[in-house]
Amino acid sequence: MKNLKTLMAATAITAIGSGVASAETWDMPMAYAATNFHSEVGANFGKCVTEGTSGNLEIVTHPSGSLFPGNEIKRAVQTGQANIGERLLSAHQNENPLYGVDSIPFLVSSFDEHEKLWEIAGPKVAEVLAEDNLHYLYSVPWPPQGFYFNKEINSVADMEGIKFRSYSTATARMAELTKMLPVQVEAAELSQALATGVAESFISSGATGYDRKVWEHLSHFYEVDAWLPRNAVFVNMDAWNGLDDATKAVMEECAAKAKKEGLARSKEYTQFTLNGLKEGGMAVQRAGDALVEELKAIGATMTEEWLANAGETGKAIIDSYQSAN
Ligand code: PCA
Repeated sequence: MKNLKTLMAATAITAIGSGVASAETWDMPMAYAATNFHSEVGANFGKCVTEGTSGNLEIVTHPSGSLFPGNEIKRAVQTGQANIGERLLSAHQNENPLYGVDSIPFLVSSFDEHEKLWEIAGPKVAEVLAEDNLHYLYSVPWPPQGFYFNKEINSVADMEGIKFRSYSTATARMAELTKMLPVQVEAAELSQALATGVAESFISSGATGYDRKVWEHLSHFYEVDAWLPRNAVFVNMDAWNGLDDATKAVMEECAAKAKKEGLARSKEYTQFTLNGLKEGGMAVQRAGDALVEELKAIGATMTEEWLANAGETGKAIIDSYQSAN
């Protein structure tokens, strides 16, 4: 009997020491195509955690919105329907302006500037996520955002009345201010929205246009480098608190690797996908000066609106970014 008790105690200690109390599988919903770099980095992250915990915590990714559509992922993780997930933060700017700190037009236009902004803003966004019952793990920027159209566009007046696919509060507002007609569509549904005429234009990276083969429907891509939005990976806070320290450490280590890999992959994918759009037959060019000036004026309005909504914390982030740069 004594031996059995000793054996049971030893087994329990082994189980705790090696990660979670018993082997678990966590499903990780993701919104974008399996071949997109965010999804590949997420899959590598999952593998890293699975291997790092010797299979005690297996993370299985589900790309393309196959487990939950993009616009449901955050809520699903908050409520514990999924323990972990990835989501475009700025799609939730309506819940808290800080989720849209990466979508202030023309505040940053390169990866380097964007990373500097994120060094300042990231910890604040992590606090907001924690208020939403989410533990922030890592995030990765999309390449700079430009405009897709089915005709040549030289001014904001040329945009009037065009049906515009939006993915966030900022993109919908951009449409309103350019007198386009916004319709919110997830990237997974983008090809269909273009094919059926629900949308005839949008703002995004070369990456999303390439992933969705938009040259089948659209003819022009204008580089404007309006902003670089981020996808974030987060864990349900109760699930996170239920992990032991060793498992948490593995997750944080894998997250740090994923953040680095993601940034490098995003940079590489930028030119690769712009070339891909050209090969598909699209005209890929920088927007003309007149158009850029008009868009910057709209950007200034959006910046004022964001600052008015984001209060002291928002102002402190922008002031701190601008004084450092
Ligand atoms: N692609 C995502 C968000 C930003 C981007 O470049 C999308 O269009 O949904």
